[in-house]
Amino acid sequence: MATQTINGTCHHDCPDSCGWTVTVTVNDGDGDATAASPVAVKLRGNPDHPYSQGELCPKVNRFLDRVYSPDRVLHPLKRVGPKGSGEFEQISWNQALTEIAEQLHSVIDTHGAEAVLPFSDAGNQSLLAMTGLSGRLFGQMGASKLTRAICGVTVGAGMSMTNGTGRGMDALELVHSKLIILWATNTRLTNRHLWPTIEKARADGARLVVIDPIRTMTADAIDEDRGDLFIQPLPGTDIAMMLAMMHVIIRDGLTDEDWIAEHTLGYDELRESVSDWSPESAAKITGIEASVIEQLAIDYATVRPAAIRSLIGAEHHENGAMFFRTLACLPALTGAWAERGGGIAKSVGSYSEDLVDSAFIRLDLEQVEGRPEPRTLNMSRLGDILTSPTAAEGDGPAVHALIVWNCNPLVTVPNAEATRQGLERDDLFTVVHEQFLTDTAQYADIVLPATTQIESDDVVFPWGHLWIGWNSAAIDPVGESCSNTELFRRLATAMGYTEPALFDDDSTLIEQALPSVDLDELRRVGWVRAPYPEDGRPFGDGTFETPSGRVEFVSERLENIGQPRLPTFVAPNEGPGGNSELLAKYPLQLLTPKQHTRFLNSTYSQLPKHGPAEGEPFVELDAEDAAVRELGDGATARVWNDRASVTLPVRISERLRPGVVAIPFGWWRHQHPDGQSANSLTNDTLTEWGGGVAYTDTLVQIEPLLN
Ligand SMILES: Nc1nc2c(c(=O)[nH]1)N[C@H]1C(S)=C(S)[C@@H](COP(=O)(O)OP(=O)(O)OC[C@H]3O[C@@H](n4cnc5c(=O)[nH]c(N)nc54)[C@H](O)[C@@H]3O)O[C@H]1N2
Ligand SMILES: Nc1nc2c(c(=O)[nH]1)N[C@H]1C(S)=C(S)[C@@H](COP(=O)(O)OP(=O)(O)OC[C@H]3O[C@@H](n4cnc5c(=O)[nH]c(N)nc54)[C@H](O)[C@@H]3O)O[C@H]1N2
Ligand code: SF4
Ligand SMILES: [Mo]
Repeated sequence: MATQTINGTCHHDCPDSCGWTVTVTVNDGDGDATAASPVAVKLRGNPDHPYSQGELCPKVNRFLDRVYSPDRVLHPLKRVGPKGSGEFEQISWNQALTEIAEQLHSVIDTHGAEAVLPFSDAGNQSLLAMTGLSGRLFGQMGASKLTRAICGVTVGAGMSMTNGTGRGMDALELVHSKLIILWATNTRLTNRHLWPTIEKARADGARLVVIDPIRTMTADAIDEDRGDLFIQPLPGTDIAMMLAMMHVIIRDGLTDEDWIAEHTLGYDELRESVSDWSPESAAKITGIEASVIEQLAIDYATVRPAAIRSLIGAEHHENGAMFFRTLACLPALTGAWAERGGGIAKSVGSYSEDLVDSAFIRLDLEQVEGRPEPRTLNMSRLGDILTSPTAAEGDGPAVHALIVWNCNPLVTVPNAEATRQGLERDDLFTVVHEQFLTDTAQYADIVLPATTQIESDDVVFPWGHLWIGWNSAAIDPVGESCSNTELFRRLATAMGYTEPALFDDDSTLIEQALPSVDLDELRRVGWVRAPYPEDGRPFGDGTFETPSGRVEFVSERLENIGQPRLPTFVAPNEGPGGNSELLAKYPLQLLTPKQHTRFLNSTYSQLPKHGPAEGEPFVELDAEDAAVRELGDGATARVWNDRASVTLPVRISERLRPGVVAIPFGWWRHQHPDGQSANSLTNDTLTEWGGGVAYTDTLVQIEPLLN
């Protein structure tokens, strides 16, 4: 028995993209001819990885339990019971592909190719797994396209309106900061490998501010004796706080006038428009005392260098794009970008994504054949799409075939009850390529087995740091599973397509995708660094990619799309400052956050060492809100709004302020007492621009459930 170690990179939709090593044993046959394929016996953090340095996380420490789980889908399955019943029989790949091709051809012949909706996200965010061949295959077919903007896109779309690009600081630059504002991000939970950098900055005297409507585990790190500050605004109101910060910074002469004169556009208009935004007026909206807002503004402008760190928590609001558009104005007022350790650190995905040749993603087939561009549907509206006769868009056909991979939309997309109703339709043919029989897969007509990350080669583009990671297959595909690119090659064959580019193998695809990356080095070392300014200052030279080349306090581009040209607070419709009828019926704001250290979105709750260790789903509320409803800790409550009603045990906590309640996200339907989930209740209104979605602007009512 020989042992080998193989380097790989975590594929999860997580900013950390950790390096790992897999130990495999190879039965070399000891002379007999029955050499078996390698078996993975150990998966550990790679101590040499420049970012993760040997540590993984409570999700992935048991990754091999996932790979070899007895519940893994290992063969193609065909539905034999009603949709959602989970009754399947095993079939061969041949049968599965033949049936899929027949059904897709029939849908295309009857309704047109736009009636086919390919649906995927970043369940495996590696380059091939996330973008390889799917764009080519479904482009060839003429299927509807998908706006994949459920996570992160709106952050970039918001910041671009101010800076012309979504680019920001590398988060490791926070080590140089003296004030670190973690604004709507739960770093210790969601981005744990950044924490040592923050602790290092703190050891060097940096002060920490956490701004979150929940007293998260990150907020627990606040030490008031060291000048740290925890600010707990009402959800969806931060823009008012930013406008008041600008008011104070300008009022007190804390701006960097030279930098503003040289690098910004529209300062006079901005100054005029924030002149009404006194801290007192923002206090009424945010629920934060005026003196706290004032102090935050003064600290931000005077404790230098000051960095703001945010990921995606704040984009999930009706005003999510404006949050980031407004946030990006703050460093321009104080000239923070000019200093190392000053500015905004968000996703750095664009630094590596810019290396990709777009022909890798989608061939120009439409142009070649003179076909019109198919419609694009927004993934966050899946329920609406599946239940509408025109897929909720123009006068196009309803969706009659749904091909899902790399995601679990029934658990993760808002307004889940609408999605469920859509998935139940008899005239919808659903295929799900998955590792497990997820809630979504339970509704499939055909389930196809997917490989895990240790079963195929790939390249991982991180969005939390700059180290592009190589991933080597350590073992053969388990059972009859196949990778996403292999699935698309098989589907192309089954459909009878002959375009050679649909059949490129994985190494050809990687070469096409990354013409400027030294792939030999990437494979040999395991990582290469995406290009980033040596001095750590993305806008150090003061040039911005806006039409004016300056930071745009006023934006003509926003005006052109019917949005306010200046940073503006608009209260979410489904929130305290919005629709008063809705608020009268449903007075509580519901957050559905990532909360469990052992969960990654919906990916681990079903595993025996993950789900049970996190307990069970619950609804969390403040003692005051509980008392008026006569709800004690542990009581059973009904949480409802017009979208759904969810039954849950009550947890009274001090992490929330009155008026705000929370249900953790990530549990599957069968783990909820009544077969619903957090997203049964959530809002699927899209953000003002950017294509994101407003999960977090959700109003509910709660009452005791009497047995
Ligand atoms: N353990 C674990 N880690 C994860 C994940 C996971 O599921 N589990 N998921 C991964 C994924 S896909 C992503 S995108 C990242 C996301 O990483 P983060 O963006 O850090 O995480 P979120 O929980 O989405 O949002 C962060 C915080 O935003 C807060 N928030 C919501 N609305 C507002 C608001 O209006 N104002 C303010 N100030 N704060 C607000 C929430 O209360 C929450 O605590 O995490 C990744 N890491
Ligand atoms: N209420 C609420 N809802 C949320 C959020 C929230 O904070 N609150 N967060 C949102 C965010 S930020 C995100 S990113 C989304 C995530 O939404 P999803 O992407 O739907 O969530 P995951 O749980 O990451 O789903 C990944 C699925 O992909 C499968 N998978 C993994 N690798 C592969 C592969 O190589 N091939 C195939 N075919 N399948 C694979 C896994 O088995 C898993 O079932 O959820 C969003 N939904
Ligand atoms: S899920 Fe995130 S923290 Fe955990 S191993 Fe993967 S990249 Fe690292
Ligand atoms: Mo995400």
